[in-house]
Amino acid sequence: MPEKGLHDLQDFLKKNRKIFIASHRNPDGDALGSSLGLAWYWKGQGHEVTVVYPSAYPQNFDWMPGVDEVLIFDDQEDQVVDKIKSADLFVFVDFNHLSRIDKMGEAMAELETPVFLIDHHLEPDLSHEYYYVDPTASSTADLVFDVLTRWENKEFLEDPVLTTCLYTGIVTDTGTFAHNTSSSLFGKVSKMLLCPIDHIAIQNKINNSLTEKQLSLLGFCLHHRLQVMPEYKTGIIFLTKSDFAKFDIERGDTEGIVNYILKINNIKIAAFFTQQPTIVKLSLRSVDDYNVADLAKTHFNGGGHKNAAGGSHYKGLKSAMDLFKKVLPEFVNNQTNE
Ligand SMILES: [Mn+2]
Repeated sequence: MPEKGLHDLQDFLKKNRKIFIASHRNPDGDALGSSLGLAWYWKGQGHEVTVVYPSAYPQNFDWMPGVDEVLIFDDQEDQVVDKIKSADLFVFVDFNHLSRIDKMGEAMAELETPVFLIDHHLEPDLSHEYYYVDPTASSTADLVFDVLTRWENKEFLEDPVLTTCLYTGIVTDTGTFAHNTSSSLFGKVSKMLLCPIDHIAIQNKINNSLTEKQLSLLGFCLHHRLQVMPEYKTGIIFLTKSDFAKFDIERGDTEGIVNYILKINNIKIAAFFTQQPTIVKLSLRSVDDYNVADLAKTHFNGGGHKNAAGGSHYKGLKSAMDLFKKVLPEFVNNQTNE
């Protein structure tokens, strides 16, 4: 488990500090849970903490503790830049490279402010002062639990707000304990549930919170936009610009659609293409040893995890899908031969 300076960081935080916590664009339940959990913890110690996301969070997470105080760089750039300039510590949560936070990252890169990186994505940037990274971890929340229990010298965190945040991160990134689980994770979760949280209610808030529009869109995708290629154990869903207009698709409405492809028997690779105003975005999911992060990195300027990755393409939807179908046979063959 690569880590650096956790003890020094604890010392650094013995004085009250201005802490700037950043997570990635389109923050998910893990980005939110990990960052809000850390913010709650440090605020409780008297630090001044700001949580910032490059873009807005999905509305179905509006119940999370402290989420009403976060800043969104896209909407509040001046305010965020002031916070960046005055911070004593940057914390990078659930992403591991400044390039993942675009313009906000550029404002941060100019400063010498120390960085604490806590993340579970592949290929972390280990040039920072403090880090705790593990690409095999279920979620960043899982790692936040490790660090805080170590700092507190406790087996579990006796704080329902903090535990709610971290539990949300784990439930989100494991698909409610369907993947990325391990004996070690279940051990931690069993300790979390010693804390009085309504874990079933949290799961319901995360999983059963679609709007009618979102469910209709899912139906449309499965009925009209699904292509299955059994020979490559692959399924594709795509959405065009006019689909976006027809369904009035907003941020977050397409979240999770890609996962439905893997519900088909014998399908191991899922690709979801969306035609955005200027680029085509691609979300990839897989099971077993199909390393879609490789595919995203090699052909779609992206990356991610072995079984969950994403990328983009600049030459239109048809070109993106053609490229995917062109490189797919070799990708599938390589993975099966290994
Ligand atoms: Mn995560």
